Amino acid sequence: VNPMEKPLFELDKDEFKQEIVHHLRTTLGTSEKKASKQAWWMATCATINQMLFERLTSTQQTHLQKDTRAVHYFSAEFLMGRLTANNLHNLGLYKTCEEALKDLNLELADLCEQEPDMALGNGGLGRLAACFIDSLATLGYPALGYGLHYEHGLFRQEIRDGRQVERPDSWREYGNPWEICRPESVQEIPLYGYVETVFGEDCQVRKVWHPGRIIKGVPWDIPIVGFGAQTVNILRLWESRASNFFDWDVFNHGGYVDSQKEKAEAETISKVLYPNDETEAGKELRLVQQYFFCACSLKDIMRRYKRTHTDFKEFAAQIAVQLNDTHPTIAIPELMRELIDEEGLEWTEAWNICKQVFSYTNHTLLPEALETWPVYLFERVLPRHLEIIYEINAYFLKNEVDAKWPANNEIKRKLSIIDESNPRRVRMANLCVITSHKVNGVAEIHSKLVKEDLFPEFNQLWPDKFCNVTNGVTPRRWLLSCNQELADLFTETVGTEWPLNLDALRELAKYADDPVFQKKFMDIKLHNKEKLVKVIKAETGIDVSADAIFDIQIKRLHEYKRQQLNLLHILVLYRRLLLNPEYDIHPRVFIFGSKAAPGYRVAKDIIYAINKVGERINDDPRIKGKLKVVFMPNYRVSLAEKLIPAADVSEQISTAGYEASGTGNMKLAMNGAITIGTLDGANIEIAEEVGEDNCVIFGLTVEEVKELKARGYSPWDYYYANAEIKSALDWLDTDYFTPGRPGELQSIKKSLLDYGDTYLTLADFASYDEAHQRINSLYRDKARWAKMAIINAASVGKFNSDRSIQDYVRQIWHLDKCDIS
Ligand code: 26M
Repeated sequence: VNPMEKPLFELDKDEFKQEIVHHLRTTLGTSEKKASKQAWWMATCATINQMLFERLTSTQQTHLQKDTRAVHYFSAEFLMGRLTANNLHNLGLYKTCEEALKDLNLELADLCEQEPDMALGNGGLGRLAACFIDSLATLGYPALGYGLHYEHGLFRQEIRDGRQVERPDSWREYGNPWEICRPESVQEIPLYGYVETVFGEDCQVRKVWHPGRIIKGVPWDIPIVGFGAQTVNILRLWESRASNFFDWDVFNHGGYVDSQKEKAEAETISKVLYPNDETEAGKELRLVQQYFFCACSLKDIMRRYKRTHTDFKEFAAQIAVQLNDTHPTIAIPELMRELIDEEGLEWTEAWNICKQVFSYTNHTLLPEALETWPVYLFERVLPRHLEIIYEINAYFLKNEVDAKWPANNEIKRKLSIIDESNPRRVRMANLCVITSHKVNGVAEIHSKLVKEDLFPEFNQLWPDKFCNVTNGVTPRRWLLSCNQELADLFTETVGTEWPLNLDALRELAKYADDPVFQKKFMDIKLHNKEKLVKVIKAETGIDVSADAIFDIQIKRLHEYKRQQLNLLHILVLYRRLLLNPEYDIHPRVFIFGSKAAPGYRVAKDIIYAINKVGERINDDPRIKGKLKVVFMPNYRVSLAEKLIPAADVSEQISTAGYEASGTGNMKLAMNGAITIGTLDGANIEIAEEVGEDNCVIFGLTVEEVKELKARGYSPWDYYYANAEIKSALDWLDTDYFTPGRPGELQSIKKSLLDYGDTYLTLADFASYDEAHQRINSLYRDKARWAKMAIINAASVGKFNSDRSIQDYVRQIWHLDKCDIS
């Protein structure tokens, strides 16, 4: 059912209006005269929830009745952003709601701004999970998302004198209308303690874990409504609390203060999201977080399964668990423990179930991101799980590795779940690969590298285990909802089908040369840019012109993503303009949005450098406004929704081989931005789809990167050979950008020279510069540019997350769609 064609609910704007006012009075306890915007927004959400809950109930009843197989998406992160506009679009109620509010003298878009982002994720991995649960519901698959109910999501970023300052994020401070607490499904989770070996009468050995602590898990459900509102699935997030049982004990012995300490410690588990992205922290609390949400989720799965089954014979047929990276790996030994210790299954029976249930998605090849845990820590926190891991490992090394490579200790050392260095460590990725029936990468090239470079021996053992599922993004949020004018133009041109079948946008290519269509398309782009100009002014005080090229790099800050390459190029352009005021370029605004992990020094220095270089350039009258540099603070989903529709150029410039896929690249192309990118991750597939003429590719390929590294790369060669690189880097030693404080930007230069330029920034510079010159000349041909932009939007059907989900279903999950009455 397509809500763009016919209404799903018999609710006209007058009734909608009545309901909002009703909720304003009876749910929010205020009146039309006194109500704040926040109250109006909450009343609107309460109205939306009436429809949402109706569909939620029928979906959950149908899934139970039909006893459907379901996928359980285990992820430490779900980066949901805001839900109001998205829910309205998916329910087909956006226009109705907008008109109802207009009657009340309110602007829906304005009320939507009241909603805090649900920033329960770092970046790509968390946002992917959010797109996937949207697609699962849209396609009508039974699915649950399982994760953590962080009290504080990713930190809010403030910029003070050019530097990142982290402030706490409090998304629930004034309540959140989308979450429902489910006390009836609370779980109790054991931690710490010791394992007792019990010899039974039948001479059977049993293991009994005597935990040192029990934590309560409270589930909060967020309804996930698919486009068309047939299916409403659930995102279930676990909050940690002190278990009542424990509190009372201490309390009654006069330990009131101690009991408060226990309470605080228990609540710490779901208190805050770790802000690392691509770097393993190795902290005990992180392991406890992972175990906590996996154990809660598996108990929840068991409870639901037992509603319709008396033994575990059907378990693997009913339950698929997808591990979003290695973060939820502990679910594997936890399910083994539940099945063996609690349910009395035999080892091999339990192992066979686990092998069928779990599958694992790898999101990175970076060695510093691969999770390992010290054995001593495991022993203390999860003693029984360590025993189970040892047993899995022994079984694997004996029956699989030794059978294939007899008496080969080197291979055993490499494939073992235990890294025998000092201290010994548990390798979570190895446990994932050994257990899972499928292991997937997130773009073709990445999946190839997972097989060939990361896990070559595992691939020899089980060639059929490895597969690819190229990432995707939901066009409902990333086109329909965030770029409504463009969405309307598309609907006018190709019909209403495209939000469900993005390939329908191929039709647009027919109009790529049509001047009338080009004008409509580019007028919308201009309008989006004008809206962004205001946001930039409000957030940073910087004046920019919508006539300039908006060149956007938005993603977490990491050296491999190479924001420093973009900055180096800006420095070179600036210098050219100073040396030659007639230097002929179309005015350009370079826009950055990016958070750095709080402990990542170089990343924070790069943010500082961008801001300081920006200040100098933006204030320099000599360059006549031809160059502007904007760093937008606090990059997040809701800001992405404003930046992406206004982008002319999409910067996707990672060192080839390092960006697993990227998903921002897809969102930007979908909104008609031209990619300047390396042949990395999904850029390769985007270039294939839009054609090499409609994007600007530069830089070393994966093979060339490998060759150069093997030959021995020296950034100094490029520094001395390229006078512009040398001048730009030497500039950073002066106080030109930090008056009176020379050398403040030196760490950038150091990382690019003294520390070896790990990510080959200087090697790719000349090619990047040349690519930007191509962008410049292409933009000057207005018709040519419009055609490219249209073809981009027309060609990204493949990057719909619905296609990704279909790939998962066919290759990995084997689910059936379920009609909801
Ligand atoms: C690990 C340990 C402790 C704390 C945090 C982490 C951690 C959290 C998030 C590590 C990595 C995290 O995310 C990695 C990530 O976002 N990877 C990106 O995944 C996207 C979706 O597949 C890809 O498109 C990106 O290329 C990839 O970088």
